[in-house]
Amino acid sequence: MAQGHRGLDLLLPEEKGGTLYVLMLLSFFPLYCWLRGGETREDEIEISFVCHRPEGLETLQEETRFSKKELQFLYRAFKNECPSGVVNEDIFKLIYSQFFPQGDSSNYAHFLFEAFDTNKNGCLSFQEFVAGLSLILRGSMYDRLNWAFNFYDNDKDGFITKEEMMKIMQSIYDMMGKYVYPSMHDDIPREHVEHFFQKMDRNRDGVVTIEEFMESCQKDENIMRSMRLFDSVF
Ligand SMILES: [Ca+2]
Ligand SMILES: [Ca+2]
Ligand SMILES: [Ca+2]
Repeated sequence: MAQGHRGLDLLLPEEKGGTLYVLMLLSFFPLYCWLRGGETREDEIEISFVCHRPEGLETLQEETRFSKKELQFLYRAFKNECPSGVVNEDIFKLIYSQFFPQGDSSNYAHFLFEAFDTNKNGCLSFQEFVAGLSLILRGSMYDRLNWAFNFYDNDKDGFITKEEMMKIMQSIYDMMGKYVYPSMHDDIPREHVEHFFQKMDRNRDGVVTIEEFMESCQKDENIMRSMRLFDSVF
């Protein structure tokens, strides 16, 4: 048990906001590195959505709170890595498997892809891609927490159940747990879910609502501080 908790601290340090911080970090950092990897290439790619729809860039700027320059960088990198202009789930799985070669990242990449693919058509447009990134990196505190809540609430019924939470936790540990802490025992994801529910399920009815989630997060200075760290990432 003691050994397990050491692993848990390593993975999800409470002073950094624990699970939530790790979840948010994992949800953009590999994608960000993927884009940065494409930055060094010199091909000049026409920003076609700007040319075809002159209002596109301004609208995106307003919607995402990224500057024109940032959007141009993101678009160029996106097109470099993905010339067809759309990203499918296999590309997400590839990005995450390259980032976490020692673990199994396929389930996490699947959940993350679902979170980004807001119109549920099985592929990500550039607009969906930057909209997801901007919620994490440029969103208000409410936007970020709401994004995380929806990530956990897999069936989108407005409640996080222990089973839903367990699926996400398991996918995080499959991806990085054994790699970061090889002797960690298998009950750690379950213990983590119990810990989360003790904190978040305020009326003890077995599910976490958005109100309970928001209230618990806002009362937790570690979580609030960790969410603010994303302001200065990009
Ligand atoms: Ca889509
Ligand atoms: Ca649910
Ligand atoms: Ca509850």
